[in-house]
Amino acid sequence: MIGASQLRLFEGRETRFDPTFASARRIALDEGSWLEHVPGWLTKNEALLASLAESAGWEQRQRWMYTRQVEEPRLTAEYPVLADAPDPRLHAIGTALSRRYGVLYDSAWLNLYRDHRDSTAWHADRGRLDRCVVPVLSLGETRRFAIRRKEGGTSSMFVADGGDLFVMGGFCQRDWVHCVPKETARAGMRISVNFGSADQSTRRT
Ligand SMILES: O=C(O)CCC(=O)C(=O)O
Repeated sequence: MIGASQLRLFEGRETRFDPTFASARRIALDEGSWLEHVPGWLTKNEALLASLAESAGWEQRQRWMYTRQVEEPRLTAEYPVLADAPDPRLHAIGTALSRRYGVLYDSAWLNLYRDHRDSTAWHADRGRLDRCVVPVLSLGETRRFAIRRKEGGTSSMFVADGGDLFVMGGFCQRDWVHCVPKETARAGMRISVNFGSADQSTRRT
């Protein structure tokens, strides 16, 4: 449940989420995995984008490419404890997502795509249970979000607008991979917020 104090934090600010998830559309990817798209779930998402761009602890991370380390083409800010994330709207959003999906979201991983040249390659999220529910909230510029079976084959391409929510469920992280491709057309800043749960982590102690 969203606590009274969290609701108060949300009042008077322009950013609002739809507590009824009325626009949700669930797509069965196969018998065990699904993707839910909730277009326009968060209104006035630009205010949250601006706040996070300014206040999150952005880092430039490296990744291995064959034999050498390269810079990831995006910035990252990680909050192992959601309550430590810099904008209280994220805490209320986490609570609303927990209520809808029946998972206690208590951490967040933020990605900042500076422009159309930033991207993330095909991958599945690491450190999650085979079966899990992973909400990803998009803020700012419209980008494509693609998903395909791990072994290859046809990909399904979706448009992630600012304020949209994509939720990967079932065995999405075991059997499927997803990516945000680079764009040729100019695009400005986008932030995605990926909500995590200790209850869905393989790294629990
Ligand atoms: O930015 C997105 O929409 C996807 C983020 C993502 O795939 C990830 O952080 O693992």
